[in-house]
Amino acid sequence: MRYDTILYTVTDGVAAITLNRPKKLNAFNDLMIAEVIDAFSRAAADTAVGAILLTGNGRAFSAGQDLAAVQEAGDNFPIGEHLRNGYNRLIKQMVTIEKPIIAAINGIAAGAGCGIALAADMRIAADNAAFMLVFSRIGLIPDSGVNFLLPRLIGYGRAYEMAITAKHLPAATALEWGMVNRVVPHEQLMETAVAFAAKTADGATIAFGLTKRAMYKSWTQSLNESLETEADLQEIAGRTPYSLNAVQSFINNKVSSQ
Ligand code: LHQ
Repeated sequence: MRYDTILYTVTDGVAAITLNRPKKLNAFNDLMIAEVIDAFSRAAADTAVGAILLTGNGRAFSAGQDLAAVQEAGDNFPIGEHLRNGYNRLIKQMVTIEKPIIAAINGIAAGAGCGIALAADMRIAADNAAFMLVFSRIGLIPDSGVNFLLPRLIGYGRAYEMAITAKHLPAATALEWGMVNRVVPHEQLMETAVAFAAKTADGATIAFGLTKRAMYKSWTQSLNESLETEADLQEIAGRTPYSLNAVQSFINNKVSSQ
């Protein structure tokens, strides 16, 4: 698939997906949703890719749904169907791809753009980035996974307040609340995120993917079930060449240092 609304590159084991409608603050139209889904599938299937980096071009990460497209459709815009065929597919895909997804939040992440940022496994934010649950400004409830993902990161009270006030949450507060992993000066964002993604892609990639599966699964499991999942998945992780070699080299180093 040729891309018109995003950029896609693979370098040093990292697939970088860049939302690329900067004049519209990377608002999602139907084409951009389809292209991002295609790019994630491509990155998931590519054995040379060990980590995925998602960012936005220009001054925003994403302003969410392109409202011009919604307005053009008038009263007949099929919101439920649009969510099921678009954002819901994307969010489900992001949380089930067994490769780490790192979002480099370069500016405002609003509405569905915030949901997509939350569906990444880690977020590194620029110091001038911010999050906004703008949905209620247009009389909507949060969507794109926000109701599931956000209370788990920052707790119900803070998430609910963000939803009903639609206030701009600056990166520094997002860090304090656990919504982002770190905040860096804007000019260092891409360098930091690319270096972190490349280091991740060079690590125990199968274990990183299985960790994601185990953690997401645990949210609908009892402790006993989660322990069972850990035992099953550790069988797989423990037999990977990465694990076997790492254990062997630990033992060899111990022997040689005695
Ligand atoms: C935009 C947008 C945008 C189009 C900026 N669309 N053009 C799911 C299913 C179905 C229906 C609805 O929604 C959903 C999920 C959702 O995502 S709902 C939430 C949709 N998003 C919004 O309500 C955010 C709308 N945008 C804003 O409130 C502001 O643009 C923010 C606060 C993000 C940034 O404000 P400013 O920094 O002042 O920028 P700006 O407003 O001047 O925007 C710059 C340009 O981008 C401008 O275009 P123009 O041609 O005049 O330069 C905006 O019209 C365009 N733009 N967001 N979502």
